[in-house]
Amino acid sequence: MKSMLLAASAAAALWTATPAAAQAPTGLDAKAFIERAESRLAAMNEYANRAQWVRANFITEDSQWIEAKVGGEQKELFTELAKEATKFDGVQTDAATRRKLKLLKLYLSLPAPDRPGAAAEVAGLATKLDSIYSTGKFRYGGKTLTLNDAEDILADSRDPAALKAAWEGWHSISPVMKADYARLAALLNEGSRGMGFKDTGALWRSGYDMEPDAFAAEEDRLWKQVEPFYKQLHCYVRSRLNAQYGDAVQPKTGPIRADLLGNMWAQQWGHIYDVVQPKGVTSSYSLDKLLVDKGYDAVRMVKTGEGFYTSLGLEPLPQTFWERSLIVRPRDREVVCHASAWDLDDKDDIRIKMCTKVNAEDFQTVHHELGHNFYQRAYAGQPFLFKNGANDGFHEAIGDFVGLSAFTPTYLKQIGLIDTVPGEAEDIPFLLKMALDKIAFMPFGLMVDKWRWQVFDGSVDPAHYNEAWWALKLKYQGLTPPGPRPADAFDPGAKYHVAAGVPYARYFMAHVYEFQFQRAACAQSGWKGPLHRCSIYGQKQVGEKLNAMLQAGQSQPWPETLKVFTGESRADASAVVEYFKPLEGWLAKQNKGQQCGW
Ligand code: X8Z
Ligand code: ZN
Repeated sequence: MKSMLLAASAAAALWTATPAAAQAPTGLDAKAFIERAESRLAAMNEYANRAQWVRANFITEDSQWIEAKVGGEQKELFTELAKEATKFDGVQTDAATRRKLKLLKLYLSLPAPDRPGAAAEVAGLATKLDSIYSTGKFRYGGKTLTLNDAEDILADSRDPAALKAAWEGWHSISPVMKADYARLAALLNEGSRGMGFKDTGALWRSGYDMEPDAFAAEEDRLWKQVEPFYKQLHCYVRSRLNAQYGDAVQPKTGPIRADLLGNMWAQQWGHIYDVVQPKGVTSSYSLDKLLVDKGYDAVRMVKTGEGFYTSLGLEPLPQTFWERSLIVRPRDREVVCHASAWDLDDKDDIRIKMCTKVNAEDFQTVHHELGHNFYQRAYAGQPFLFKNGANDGFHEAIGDFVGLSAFTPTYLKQIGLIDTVPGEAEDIPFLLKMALDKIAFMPFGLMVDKWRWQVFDGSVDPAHYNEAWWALKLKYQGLTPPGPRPADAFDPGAKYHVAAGVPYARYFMAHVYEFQFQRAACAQSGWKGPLHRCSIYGQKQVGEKLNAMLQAGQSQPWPETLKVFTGESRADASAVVEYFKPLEGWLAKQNKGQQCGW
């Protein structure tokens, strides 16, 4: 009925010779269009979310089929709306509508070309790649291992042959993805170009209230602030690995062997703290051990995480969170174990899904995921297109920022995990542990999308995917694979976000923002000591300001949101450097006489 009415009025317009200006869309038309678009997108979003939740919790042929079908419908709706929105380019309208018109184009990070069948193909490939990753397994030592099993070996084994086998085993799951990945990248580019972006990399870089090229330059600027520190950490860790494993496994100079750092992607190195711990000063506790000794299980870890947020004055999680979340890996079915936080209905049906292990790494991940959930609930009152983080880096940073307090000995004592707060002598072991996760992460956070940007802009073709990946791993992280890579290797596909098509620059930015948030929050609470010892647990006035930042969602350019909470209006890694200050001199001293770099 509606489309008939539209056809009739279009015909009438042909017959009446009204001046073009009278036909031009107005600001009010734009506002009305956006309101309709938001309500259609919201309905589609809930439908897609539920299909995605089911597929991620029960990976079967049928759940993949349903997710891909809904995904295709969602992409078609999005293409239709993005196209219609171009009618309002250059139309004067209110600021909120103007911002929403811009955000609409950025709504999907995996856009499909505007031709029959393309949306279904893109959605099908996205579902397939994520499912291959999430169900990936390999044989080792007479057993079939999952990623979780392989991660345990990487974290705990100190046998270089076992480390190499677990690393290579997991990387054997991704060569089958390569052709699909190349096809998907081509389709995404076609979709992005259809909306006026240079390529999909430019689309992804456009979500930061600045030109895409300016964002790339911003990341490089921030990395320059941290790079000298990373080089010192790399140098120190390399020398300790050399002492542990000998020259044949880890030479004294050059890059570090990627499987020796305790993590499948060498993105966080905390699991090898025992190998690199300072000589002479020991840490009086291990959070890994404390959590186990005190009888924590996965649910208690999440409850503890919730307790931090409620101490800031935020409302407890709804009962449905506990009923509907997936917190432990189920034995009897395939699930996406990579941790995530969900907002099913854009109101209060928030959940997490993670295969929680009782260790310090997942203590961190729990706080991280809950940060997403509290953010989602705080901006639920915003219109649909503003229901998002100030930018995606903010979304990733909230839980990490809370985690900075949750890892302080002061807080661990408050919740009864330790009995006494160690003195200043333990600052170095503490900061070294934190740096193994936070500083080590930064070059990884940077290189993942540098690789994808090269794929999308065509400077790397499928024949050179792996070579380009390792060139970036070497350049930024100073790493080398444990042995020559097979000709068909597709190592980027062995990282979740590449297989699942999730942009990654957000995590690099989060590692900058979280320290800016920390510096500002500690100042708000009147903290005068060193940044790394500050905990905002129980600080209700900080919680109030935090909640205001969260409630704003994506309704204004992020520098304005940052300014309200921190007084700063640009990203600045000087807070990272300030947090780790005491470690800097210590590392330099340890590295005296070493030839740092690679
Ligand atoms: O993917 C995540 C979260 C979900 S948004 C668990 N993170 C990145 C990763 O695992 O690679 C958090 C840190 C970086
Ligand atoms: Zn996250």
